[in-house]
Amino acid sequence: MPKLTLAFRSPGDHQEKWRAALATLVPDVTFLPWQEIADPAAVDVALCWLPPTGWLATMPNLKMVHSLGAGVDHILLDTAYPAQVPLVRLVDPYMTRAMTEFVTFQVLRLHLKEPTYRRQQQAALWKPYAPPRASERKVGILGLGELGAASATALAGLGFDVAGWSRTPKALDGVTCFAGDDGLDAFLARTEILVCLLPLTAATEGILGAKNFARLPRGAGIINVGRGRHVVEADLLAALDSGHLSEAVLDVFPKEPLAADHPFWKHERVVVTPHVAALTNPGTASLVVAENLRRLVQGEAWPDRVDIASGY
Ligand code: NDP
Ligand code: OXD
Repeated sequence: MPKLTLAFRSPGDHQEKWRAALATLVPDVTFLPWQEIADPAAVDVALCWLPPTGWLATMPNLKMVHSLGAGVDHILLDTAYPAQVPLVRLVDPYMTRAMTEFVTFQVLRLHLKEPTYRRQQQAALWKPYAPPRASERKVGILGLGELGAASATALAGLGFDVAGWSRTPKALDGVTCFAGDDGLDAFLARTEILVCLLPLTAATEGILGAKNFARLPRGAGIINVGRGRHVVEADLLAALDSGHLSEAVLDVFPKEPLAADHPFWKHERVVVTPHVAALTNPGTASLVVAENLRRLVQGEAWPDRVDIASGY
């Protein structure tokens, strides 16, 4: 592979793992932590999470920006993003499996009333509930992309009555598919456990708000593993407190880490996890990045190139 210079920037602590993994896979690529960039014009590729506004625009010869995650909202927040530079996101089969495990686990928790039994244990209350069969439990997945489709298929495999919603029509074995704004009402009306696996875009921000909660059947539970800004927090708290929603599992938040005094922490019907549904794993993700670097050098298209206009 001809020489490329890759600038790395992430507030996380995996820099040395990435350096080591890429040194093995693509030894001709110069790995440059962002603090060590002496000549921004020499940088060909930026591999980043949450780059500060304007940083990418300081590198005039960028040929690709690669996200360190599946989502790219953290990059497109940058109002100075150089629109001509291709943006590629991370699609790693390991992450897809991890997300499927997390979503399946949380759906099973809500299906089997585990949060109820946890509350009952605190009150030494012995009160059994017979769960419906999985085939009688209606699960709905917002977003049928890489992650949503895999979770939907796995849940259908467990026997759940699964539906999914996407922007464009889809056909997925064992999953009832709805699409577009016209399909949303019918999708929500039949959903008892709602999972959000949408990207954060102008069209999806605030989708988990009062209007859509009201369309869910009373007692529905929600699991948000998309982005924090999908949720209108005041609406969620009101829906939980009124009993319209029974439980919320929240993995992502508009501001992370979640503030210590945030009401979600102590709410008895909210489970908070610290953005861990599908963590980027340098060991597996570096294989994906190396392949995308090869495509850059060979002039091949990237299957996971982002459409910047639609934001995902
Ligand atoms: P994809 O781009 O593969 O899929 C996105 C899906 O959302 C597609 O089915 C798309 O529809 C649908 N969609 C987008 N906009 C709309 C809209 N306006 N109306 C209806 N449907 C819409 O993304 P991934 O599955 O790879 O990832 C989804 C998100 O998961 C990421 O963007 C990220 O925010 C989140 N994530 C969270 C993680 C965590 O640890 N919590 C880890 C990784 C990702 P269509 O198919 O028609 O284009
Ligand atoms: C991602 C994430 O987008 O971890 O990959 O949220």
